Amino acid sequence: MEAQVTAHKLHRWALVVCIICVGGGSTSLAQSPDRKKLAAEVKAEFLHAWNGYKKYAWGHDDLKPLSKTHHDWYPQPLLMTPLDSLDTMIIMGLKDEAAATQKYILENLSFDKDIEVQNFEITIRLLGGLLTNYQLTGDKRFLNLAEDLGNRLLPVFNSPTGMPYRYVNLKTGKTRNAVSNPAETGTLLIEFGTLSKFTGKPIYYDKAKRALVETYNRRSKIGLVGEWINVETGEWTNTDSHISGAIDSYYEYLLKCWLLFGDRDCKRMWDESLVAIKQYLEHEFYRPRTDQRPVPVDGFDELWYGHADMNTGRRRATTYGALDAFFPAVLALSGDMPRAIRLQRSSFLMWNHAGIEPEEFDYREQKITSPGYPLRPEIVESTYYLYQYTKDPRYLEMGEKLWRDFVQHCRTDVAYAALKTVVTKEKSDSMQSFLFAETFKYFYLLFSPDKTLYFRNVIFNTEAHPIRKFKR
Ligand code: DMJ
Repeated sequence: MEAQVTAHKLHRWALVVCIICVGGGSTSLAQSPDRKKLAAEVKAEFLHAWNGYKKYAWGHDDLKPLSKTHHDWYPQPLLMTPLDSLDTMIIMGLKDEAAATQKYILENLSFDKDIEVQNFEITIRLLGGLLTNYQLTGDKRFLNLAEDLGNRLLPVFNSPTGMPYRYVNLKTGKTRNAVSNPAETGTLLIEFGTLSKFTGKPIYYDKAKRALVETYNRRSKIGLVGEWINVETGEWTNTDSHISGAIDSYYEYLLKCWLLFGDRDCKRMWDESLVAIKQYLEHEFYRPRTDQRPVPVDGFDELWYGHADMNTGRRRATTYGALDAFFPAVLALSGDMPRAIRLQRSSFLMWNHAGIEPEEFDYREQKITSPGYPLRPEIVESTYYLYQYTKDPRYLEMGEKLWRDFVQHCRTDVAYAALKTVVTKEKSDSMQSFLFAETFKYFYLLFSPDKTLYFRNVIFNTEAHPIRKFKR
């Protein structure tokens, strides 16, 4: 009798694990995805989009894939797409393309321009790209460009609090926009810190670290940060707290800077932040059964992270989105696999709601609240991390499903296009450079053999530019 009860319990547990592991999709292990074929497909599709960029937008920041014209972020281009793409080419073994792109960047990229740029975007895409390419190729000219760019960005930190202004003129150093957010004040240390390590000049590390610490120091009594903060007064101008856009990568960098540099302050700040995130943002969600799925043992079946007021902890919204889908990767990196696995399952439910993920989704109402899909990588990134940590082939199945939907809905005759709405799948005339830096890279790494890039030796910046961990 006792044996029967134990067997019953075990069976029930196995079922729960099975559902929690991936959810939404099939749990069959009969036919594992053909990784080699999938990796080759990703590489071919990368080239398809890259060729479109080359044909219609060469020398500019981005391709507009529907009108087949180009888009520059500022009055003069900064080669966003080539620089964001180069390390992916190198990782994919696209030697000729990589050599030609490297040559073009090194001969044409200059930051001596009278233009105002957004510090955060330039740091994660360009400074991050330059540093990774220096590490991958050993070409000192990448480091020279990185140092020049780092010096031109430094004036952003000259605020009364040390938190950066959002914009800076690359020639004059004039700054503007004092109201910023934790993602922009706190997602700089991987790049600026690495620049310090490579040049031996501590100023970059120190400035970016101070900005991160000053942001953390302004957390509320219950340990949460808000969405918008004035870097001159240090006052919050919006107290909505969440893990989504405008805050997301602040948390990511607390953990990653501990792992990349061995910085213990970052570890302490991450550990303490996580307590508040779990207490106030985490949402164990029980959905009444309308089908035959078994009720999970703990009574909850979905794990989400919603919005709360940073001072009171009161829940403000039950929305989660494409940007939030980075968090399973961060949880996995921190060692919290049970939560990472469950949250990834929720991201996948969100993706499957319309066959591709929306920018924002109300998980309580099961309703899309912001329908665009700008080719974001976060859910793919988390699938890759979870596969690396578990080696569970069901993450390859999940990755294959994401890949097939992505190609089906976003491919155009010349490249890839964002979706105006995931409901009708109507496309929009935009293809941001993170498609090359992140989305294709994470798909490729998910399906490639481990030796393509040793996951445990590197830390990816938030734009997926990998940096080798520094010796402690
Ligand atoms: C990228 O530029 C970075 O991943 C950033 O942290 C968030 N937004 C995009 C991708 O979605």
